[in-house]
Amino acid sequence: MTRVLMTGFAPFGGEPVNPSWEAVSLVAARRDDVAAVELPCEFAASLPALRRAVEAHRPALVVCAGQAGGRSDVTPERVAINLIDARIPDNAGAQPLDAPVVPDGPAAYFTTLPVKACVAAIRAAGVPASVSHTAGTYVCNQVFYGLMHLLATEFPAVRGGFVHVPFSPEQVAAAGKPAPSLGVDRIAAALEALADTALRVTEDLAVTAGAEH
Ligand code: PCA
Repeated sequence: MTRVLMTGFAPFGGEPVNPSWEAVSLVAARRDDVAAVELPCEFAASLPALRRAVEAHRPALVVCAGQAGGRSDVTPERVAINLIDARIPDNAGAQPLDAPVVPDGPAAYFTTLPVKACVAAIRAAGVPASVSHTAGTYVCNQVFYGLMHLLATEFPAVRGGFVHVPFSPEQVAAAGKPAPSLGVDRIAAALEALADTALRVTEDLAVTAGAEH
């Protein structure tokens, strides 16, 4: 039985792979309670694909993952904003500028994952992690905002959120330029720890995860 829907993204920006999808598919291969769906890195197609996946699987928890090249750890996201400002075109060639994800939607949604408890659990599994306060203004933030809007308006009992993951070592090696990386097996371990924590913990830890910038 599916309890958790996990999504990862198709490769984008000239990369041959996307570690978010590689890790999500690894978790689903290991666990009966996790279904994995790959989302297109396309503004027009990503949210319809997410809606289809939620309607098909009817999970208790949705965890969407995406690649954040340059980040050095696994970062559960706290805030989704109602803004698209694409620095690079998506995989369909679209590059929206200063558009809302949902016209007339609220300015932002908070995750309903206990992100501080998730970070503690990921660290306890031996994987570096920290809370992030921005998911950017590209397709990942669009999916995060669209997910939170969908759950708030149509599936209020379902919890959900977004997590960004670093490049894999194979990507960095192939690119030939220095950048932080994390193995896909470690990213998968982090996603499992995050999902298990989110299923179990309803009230987040009262510890700081704040940042000055
Ligand atoms: N990362 C991009 C989009 C797809 C992905 O994996 C982002 O952070 O917006």
